[in-house]
Amino acid sequence: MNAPAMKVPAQQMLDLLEELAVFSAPGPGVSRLLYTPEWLKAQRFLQERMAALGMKVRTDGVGNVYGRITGSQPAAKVILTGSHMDTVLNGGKYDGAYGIAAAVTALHYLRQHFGQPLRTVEAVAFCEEEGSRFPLAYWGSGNVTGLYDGSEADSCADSAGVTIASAMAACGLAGGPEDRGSAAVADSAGRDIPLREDIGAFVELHIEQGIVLEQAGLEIGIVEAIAGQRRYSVKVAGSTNHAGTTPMGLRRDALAGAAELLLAMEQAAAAAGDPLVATCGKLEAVPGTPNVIPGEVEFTLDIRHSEAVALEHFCSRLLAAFEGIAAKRGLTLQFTVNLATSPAPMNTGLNQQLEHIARQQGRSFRSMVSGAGHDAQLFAPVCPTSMIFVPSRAGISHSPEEYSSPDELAAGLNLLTAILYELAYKES
Ligand code: HGY
Ligand code: MN
Ligand code: MN
Repeated sequence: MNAPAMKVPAQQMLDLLEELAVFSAPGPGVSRLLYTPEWLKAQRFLQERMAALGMKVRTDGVGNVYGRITGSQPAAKVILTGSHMDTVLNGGKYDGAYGIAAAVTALHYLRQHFGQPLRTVEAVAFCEEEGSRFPLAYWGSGNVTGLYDGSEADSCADSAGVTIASAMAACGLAGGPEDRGSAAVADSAGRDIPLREDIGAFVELHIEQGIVLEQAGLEIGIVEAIAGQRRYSVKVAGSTNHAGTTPMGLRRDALAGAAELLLAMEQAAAAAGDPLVATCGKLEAVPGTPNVIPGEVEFTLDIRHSEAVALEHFCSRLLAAFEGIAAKRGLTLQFTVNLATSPAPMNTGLNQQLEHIARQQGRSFRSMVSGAGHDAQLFAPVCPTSMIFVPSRAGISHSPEEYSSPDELAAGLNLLTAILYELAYKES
């Protein structure tokens, strides 16, 4: 197999990245949380851009945006590429947006240079991946691949109490549960629902978000697997009381208890060693005022490992240890599992194709495990799926400091374009 040399205009992708970064809430970096006005403007802007570049554009029931180049073999499955439009709070301009800008640029280039593909090829901007606004993640790809069936929209609310359903309605998306229902509802009612069973392959281009490639001086990472992940909300209940009149020995302080729980978690994670990681990224004390002992605390946990058994083992032992600490302090705990994803292996055959093209393009590369979660992990059980990484400066991501150089971004774009050519234009 010898792919034609790809000289994709990286400037088109870099310009699009800058244009997308403007759609942000005020504050450092880029903040584009799901179903916020800035998110909606970004998705609308992208639709217009895709249409201007000659793609057939549509938005599904949860707000995923697709731009399609229709293939000449209508029965063939679709080749999908892209990433997520949402960001973390005060994130960077590359996480997610890079995969979208590159997908749009690659499709435009392919059509200009090679005409109509055999198989339909689509660029996608998933509505949400990060779990930054609502206590679930992968809302975009999860609805496409069947992790969710849309019913979660009515029960899941952000910290202000706004449900996904009402946030969607405010964006002009899917008004009622029947519009977000299962494939059966869509089949009988003919509505546009997110679930897709027509995807033949998914390739996601992303910044590494870690320091492996930079330290090794390599241009490309080819992802062999994505780590499994558990996310929990933990509620700690004690007693609210007066900060001045309650002796230390008579307190049931939920915040002091939470502190002990989290230090125990840090110690357990350090003892477990790499690649286990455990994080509390958010904690709220109630009532949250200086002269009142907090009677209630809620915090999040994010725990990851590349091996399913090791992840399960750590989580179950940790929760048991938490119960022991809480009992000793007279506190009660309530756990909610918000996310449980298994480690996701990428497709070996696709990865071999990527390695072959990377060699042809003269790129230095390695295969690697992703500690970060990605939309690709939802597609891995559904269709041949792979991911391409480019280096992140100093391994920094989920930060306004996130950066990859134009040359690094261009190298990823060229590799993505070439694999899309193989998948969409070549007779199989
Ligand atoms: O949390 C993650 O790993 C991803 O960046 N959403
Ligand atoms: Mn991210
Ligand atoms: Mn991402």
